[in-house]
Amino acid sequence: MRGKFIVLEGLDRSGKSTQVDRLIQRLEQDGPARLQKFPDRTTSIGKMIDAYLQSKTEMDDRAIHLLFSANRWECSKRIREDIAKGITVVADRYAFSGIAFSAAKGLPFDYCLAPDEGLPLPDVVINLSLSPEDAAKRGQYGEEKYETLDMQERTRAQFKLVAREMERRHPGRWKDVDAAGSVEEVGERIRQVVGVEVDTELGQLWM
Ligand code: T5A
Ligand code: NA
Repeated sequence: MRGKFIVLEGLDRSGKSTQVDRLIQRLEQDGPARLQKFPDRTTSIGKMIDAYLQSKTEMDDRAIHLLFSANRWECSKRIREDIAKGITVVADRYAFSGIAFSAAKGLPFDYCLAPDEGLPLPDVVINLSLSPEDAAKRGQYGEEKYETLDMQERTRAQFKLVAREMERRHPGRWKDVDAAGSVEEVGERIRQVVGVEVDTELGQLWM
């Protein structure tokens, strides 16, 4: 039986990494599971993205958008292979962040969608939703490029359009989960929606 492809999404500080770690620990009780972080900053493309996010280099909005997508493409072969071997892959961000953040900067929505077409389709996307007020309680924004209230507000609006697009093209896979409350409470909400049955082959995004 193939592994599952699970994606966690959400704004900065919504608790994705915290919950991805917990989820993998729980999944490992039933079988092999691994983390796939996006951006994967360890590859040569990932290093360019990292420099951009840390404002060490400047880049055209379209160029950085395509690099984020290229970073997913370069990791996609291993994702497919692992899933075929029965390993569940849990991604910390994916194409949905790619669209929401770039569209929030003003790039056309359909343009933002296009380069990820054909990537592995997640069996389930858990979108951690948190109000800006609750996010603010989790400490000040960091130093990275998009960590401003204005950018996060605009990205939040774009995530709603991404959810609608996902529901239209791949119904039933997008799950909004309230990310307010304790780590344990959020973990329990995720546990309730993550139990997907995979009786079909891994699909292709937006196709
Ligand atoms: N990006 C990304 C694009 O523009 N295009 C793309 O295609 C992709 C993939 C970097 C940036 O890149 C952009 C989006 C981002 O701006 P990143 O490396 O994932 O993306 O960002 P990180 O900085 O690593 O992660 P985040 O800031 O988004 O944080 P998380 O993972 O959502 O949150 P987490 O778990 O680290 O928690 C944040 C803090 O809150 C606490 C934690 O202990 C931590 O201190 N916390 C809680 N506190 C109270 N209650 C809870 N329930 C809590 N859960 C966690
Ligand atoms: Na994170």
